[in-house]
Amino acid sequence: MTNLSPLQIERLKYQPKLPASLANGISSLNLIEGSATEAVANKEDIKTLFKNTYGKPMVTFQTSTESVVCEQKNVGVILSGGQAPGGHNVIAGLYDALKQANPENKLYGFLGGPSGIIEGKYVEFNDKFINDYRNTGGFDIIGSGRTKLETEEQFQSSWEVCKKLGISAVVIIGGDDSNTNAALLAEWFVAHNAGIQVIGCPKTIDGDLKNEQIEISFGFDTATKTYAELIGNIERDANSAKKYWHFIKIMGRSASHVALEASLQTQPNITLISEEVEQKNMSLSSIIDYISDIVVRRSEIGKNFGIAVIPEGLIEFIPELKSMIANLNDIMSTLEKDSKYTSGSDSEKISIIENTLSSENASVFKSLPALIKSQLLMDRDPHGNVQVSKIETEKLLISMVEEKLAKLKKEGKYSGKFSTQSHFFGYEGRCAFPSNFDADYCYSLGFNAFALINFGLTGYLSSVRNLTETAKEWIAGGVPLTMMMNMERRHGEMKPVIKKALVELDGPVFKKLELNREDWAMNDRYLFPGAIQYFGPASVCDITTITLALENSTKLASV
Ligand code: FBP
Repeated sequence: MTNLSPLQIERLKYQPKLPASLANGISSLNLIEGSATEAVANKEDIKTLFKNTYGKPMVTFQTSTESVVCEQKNVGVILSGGQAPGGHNVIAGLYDALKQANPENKLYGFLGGPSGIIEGKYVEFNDKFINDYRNTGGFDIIGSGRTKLETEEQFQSSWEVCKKLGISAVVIIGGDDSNTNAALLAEWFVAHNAGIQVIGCPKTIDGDLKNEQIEISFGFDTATKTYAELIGNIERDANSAKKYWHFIKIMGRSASHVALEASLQTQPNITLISEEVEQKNMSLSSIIDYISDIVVRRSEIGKNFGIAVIPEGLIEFIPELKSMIANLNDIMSTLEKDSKYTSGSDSEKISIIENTLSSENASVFKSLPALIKSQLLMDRDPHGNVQVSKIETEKLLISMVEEKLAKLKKEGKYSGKFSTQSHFFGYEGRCAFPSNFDADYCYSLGFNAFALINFGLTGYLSSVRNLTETAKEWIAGGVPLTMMMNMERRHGEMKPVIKKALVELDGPVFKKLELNREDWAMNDRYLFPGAIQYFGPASVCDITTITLALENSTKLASV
């Protein structure tokens, strides 16, 4: 690689840390099995669908004095879904472990996400190739994609491609949907005696692929720190100019973990949490009342400025919109096959939809501005999800708050100024240089994925736990994918999927926001975290997220 920035040059030299059990070498491991596991919900359905891979035990690795021999193996790796900082290090860790186990082993990277394995598009890694990408952000090493692996033909062609390359294990690096693909593929390979193992790795900046066994997905740490830097900078600008209200939408497809963490790091005046909106059954107009009330009260003390943080997925959690979107998704899965609809103009599509939705949902849809209506009709992603990153919720809220304030002004209840700026922070954080935490965590996840392969496991998610301790004390192992699954409605049908972790309103992370909310609304307690630090004291460089620190300390306290 030529044309490197000074930071690129320095980061290429960084040596990621491994848990002590893995640092002793890939051949010196002992596999400790726990007891049989069960799916998180809909146990019987999941058991029926995953006859061969259901119920496996959780496993952990310990250092062994005996050496494990590694037969020659070829492994394939796929990056799946949205980018998350650290993906390159997962591949580097996997590559190092695989070569350490047997220098004859080969690692193939499938290009462009899951479609790479179906279409047989791949590269073979070597030292030089891998070395250029160590500790870098992005997924450009092999690219990513959102193709859903689910049909018989796709499985069959993946098998053909693996046979051609002599691949006996595939690692899928992805979020909840991609690891659902991993579980389906693992099951299919066992059912067909293909002799190909499948291991997943927990990726997503959204931080919603977590549970009792998975403390956090990789990328959350770096992405939230990046957004916190940006929000802190805007807070300082707002506090300097004192003339704008900034409405900042923060990425995170469904759960509000990213917005919550970024807010705890920066303490803005308003933070909406989708899960709270849903649980408290807050309508769109009550959200507008909540925001307007803070705008009015701040204006009364001479503050016509402020910062509001809005989670990307909010729109799907507002009860009346949630019901309308569910109805819309079902309708669209049918209309997608109807050429009268697909070839129609935006306004024709809107009119077809308005006439097909139930009357209650149609009136909610009709009440939205035209811009939001067309954004709601954009194509679903391959998993049937609304692409919330394309819906400008921040602008919707601004325009509705403006209307409300105009009304209050008329009634003599508001005399301030409401001048706004809208922002969306998402893509800015997904390919940042991984923080030291993500660089170490990802490298460990990749290294550990090969350890799981070496012990012949399939249908497992690579797991590294105890993450608030130093890397040496991290615990490496594996969690059966079926253990995290339940049934959910997708594209109008019930499907097995990995359960997303939403923000828990009785958990310590949300409680911290709740406790401080009123103080942060009126008094400007802005915090300025600044840019991620890669060199310097561990108290700054290796610091973890507030979410992980609070969740782990609560877990410890309850033991
Ligand atoms: P993954 O769950 O695949 O990691 O993707 C998460 C995400 O970054 C969301 O936060 C966001 O809504 C979405 O991807 C955006 O998708 P796209 O990259 O296709 O625009």
